[in-house]
Amino acid sequence: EDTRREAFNAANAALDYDVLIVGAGLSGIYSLYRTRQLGLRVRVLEAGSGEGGTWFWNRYPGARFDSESYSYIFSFSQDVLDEWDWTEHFSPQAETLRYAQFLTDKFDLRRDMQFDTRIRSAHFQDDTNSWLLTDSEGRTYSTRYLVTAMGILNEATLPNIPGVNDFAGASWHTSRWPSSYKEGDLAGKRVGIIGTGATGIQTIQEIGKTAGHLTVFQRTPNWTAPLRNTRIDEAEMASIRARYPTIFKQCLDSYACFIHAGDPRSVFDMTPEEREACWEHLYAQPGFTKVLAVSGDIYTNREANRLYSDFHANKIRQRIRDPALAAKLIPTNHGFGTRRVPLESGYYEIFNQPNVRLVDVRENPIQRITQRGVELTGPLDLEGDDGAGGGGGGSEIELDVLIYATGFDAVTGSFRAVDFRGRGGKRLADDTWVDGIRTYLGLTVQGFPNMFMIMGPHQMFGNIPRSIEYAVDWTADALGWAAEHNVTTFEATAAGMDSWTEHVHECGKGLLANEVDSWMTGVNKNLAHKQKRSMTRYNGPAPGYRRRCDEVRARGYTDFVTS
Ligand code: N01
Repeated sequence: EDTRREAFNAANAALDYDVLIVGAGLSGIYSLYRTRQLGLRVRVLEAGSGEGGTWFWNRYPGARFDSESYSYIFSFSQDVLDEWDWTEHFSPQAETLRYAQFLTDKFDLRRDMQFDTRIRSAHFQDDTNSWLLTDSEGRTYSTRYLVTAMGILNEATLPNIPGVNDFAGASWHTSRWPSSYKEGDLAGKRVGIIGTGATGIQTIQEIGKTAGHLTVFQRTPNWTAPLRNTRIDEAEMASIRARYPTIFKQCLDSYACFIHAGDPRSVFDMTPEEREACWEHLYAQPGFTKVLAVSGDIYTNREANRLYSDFHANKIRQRIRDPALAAKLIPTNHGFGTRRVPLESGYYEIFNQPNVRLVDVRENPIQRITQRGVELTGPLDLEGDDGAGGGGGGSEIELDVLIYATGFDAVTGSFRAVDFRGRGGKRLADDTWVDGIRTYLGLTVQGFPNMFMIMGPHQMFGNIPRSIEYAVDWTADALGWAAEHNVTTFEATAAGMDSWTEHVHECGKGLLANEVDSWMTGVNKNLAHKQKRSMTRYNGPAPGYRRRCDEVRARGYTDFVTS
């Protein structure tokens, strides 16, 4: 073993690193921790000026977990579980960012992290079986193994509306919220926001409290239901801490790694009265109960989904004073839970306030962004449409601040933003994935040897930290095995990739979510190249995903070509 390990070290001697990790979010943090334990020469390269990934970038007001804080974290270190206290059931962004910083400090990880380093290209070197990375400054980094830890919602997209850069006032994407921002800065201001996904909903319900006037430009209403966040005091934290083993076990046993188990009954096993009582109970609970603790056929059976969507539509009607406005806020083109359901805290009530108005841009499309604000195709017929130019044709809504909550080039966007080239110069996004994503285990791609993806496409998403922890452990075990066996080429096979991709598609059959446009099905209408729906994630149960990957490890990686 020792001689093989020495041979591995010698083989890598001409390279800068044994392992390079791109990204210092939660995936990068844990990858660094595990790789360092293997005694390998490792470095993290990160575009941002600090660690934290999603929680570093997304600092918009109201950003927070909508999964229970104590289930949405790492379980690998008992010390961290003992030392870190959560103050809210659904942790706000600043606290989660501090958690990421706490991990980095505790394990002294920062000395191997290089910030302000945006990788532009990663090219496999056929002659040396290594990777060469280049950053935006032209600096290069060579490594035997490459671990991508770039996140699934990282490449922000602006809307494809004419004039998107013309606005003369302050304007930004939610994931680039100005660091100088202080609560109350929008008081008295005329604010516009485009986008009503999870980010838009969290932002709107928060800034609507203080903005002088808020105009929400909505293209597609989303289903959303109450979060019911509360604080955690010391006694409750002690009780949570005692339950950590149970919490993590519950997560690992469940379909998508959340603490909420699904209802084994069919919707049709219940009488209408029983259904109503059951759903009322779930609606009154905090967190994803109303999304995950329901009958599974809600997500596969159209009639079951219609019944549950009707239940939620009624809830929306009860919370909005103006029935015409309520109708605009109720989704009509997709059923409940067929897109990722964000959870809200007073979202609907915000629209009852006189300082908030909704513009349905399906009815009245945005013509262009102007220097002064947003120009609509038709006139505004709403009351209190101050700031709007009238007349028979379009109308201009004048704004001081324009916010884009328009989402991301999700999942594969990070792989498109970097020029990945595999064997023979083959491009990842534009060659290998041009007709659809293909991976082996969601962790590797044939033709891209020595590359591992943490939260790559075709992996379990669900409870992301649970999925990260598994993917990093699997990858670290593979790297450790490679070092012990002096393996300098580790590559998936074409047959392996074909059968895994087929399996991923098989798991997705019958799920209503895959019939709907969303970032989860790879659709972002702002991107010319990405209109086709694709299977971006593993839709089967998490225990099944882990069992398949465990088997590959147990077989000694014979499913890979190694040398
Ligand atoms: O992005 P999105 P997001 N004109 O793509 C609209 C996670 N997350 O940042 O639906 C007009 O969901 C677009 O409209 P449409 C979570 O997994 C978690 O909100 O395409 N509108 C949509 O309304 C989430 O699912 C938390 O018609 C345009 C919005 O912009 C994921 O991140 C919090 C437009 C984009 O919604 C992404 O959420 C926040 C245009 N040209 C996010 N282009 C937690 O709670 C786009 N839109 C943990």
